[in-house]
Amino acid sequence: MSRYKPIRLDHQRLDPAQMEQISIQLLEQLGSRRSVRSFSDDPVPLVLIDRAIEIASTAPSGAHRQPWKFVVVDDPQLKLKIRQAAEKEEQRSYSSRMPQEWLDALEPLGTDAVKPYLVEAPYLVVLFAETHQIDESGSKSRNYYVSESVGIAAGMFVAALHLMGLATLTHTPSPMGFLREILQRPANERPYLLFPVGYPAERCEVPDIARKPLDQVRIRNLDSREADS
Ligand code: IYR
Repeated sequence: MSRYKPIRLDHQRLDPAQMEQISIQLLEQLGSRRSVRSFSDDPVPLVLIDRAIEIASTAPSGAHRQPWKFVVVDDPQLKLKIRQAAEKEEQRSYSSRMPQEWLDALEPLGTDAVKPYLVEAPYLVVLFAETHQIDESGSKSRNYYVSESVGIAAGMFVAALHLMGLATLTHTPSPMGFLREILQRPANERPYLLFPVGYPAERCEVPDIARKPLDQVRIRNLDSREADS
């Protein structure tokens, strides 16, 4: 007996004018997102974090394994531990591990090894990728397209937070094995990204950088259809 048991897709078409409207609105809203490195310590309702995780968890994934875990941290002691461990790694990265070319690429972003946002933001959300799963019987089964799947979920998480009015940063301390130890996660979970989440600080500054225009990120390989827009 096949385990494939399809159900009917529930899908309502929108009218094209509405679709166009939504696309403009989404571009405007998501276009104002910025990576934030300076957070207010104002509290954020936990339900918003949970909901952003539920939204992220709607991401498509290889063989529908949903190979992600979002660990939500608000304990000041734990945040401090994470900050100290991240800064220790980042200090080594900035002072000797990163080649000059990389340091030059980061210069316009104004980043360095000091990460106060890891204690300032009301939440740290640590995203882990599950390399494999342990099923009910205790046997190991592998996951598929893990980094693609987790990357899509991460993107949806970032978008959801922004649309809710919150700010985050896709922080990448490297190496970040310390997160598994501090958060006592099992060996099948690999730290993937660290998100401080909160409101931007009152006088938050961000680098003055622009996004690539559409014609630098989109290559069209079309028939002549719609070739003029
Ligand atoms: N992991 C370092 C360096 C860094 C890397 C990238 I890619 C950035 O966009 C910014 C910084 C850090 O988080 O500082």
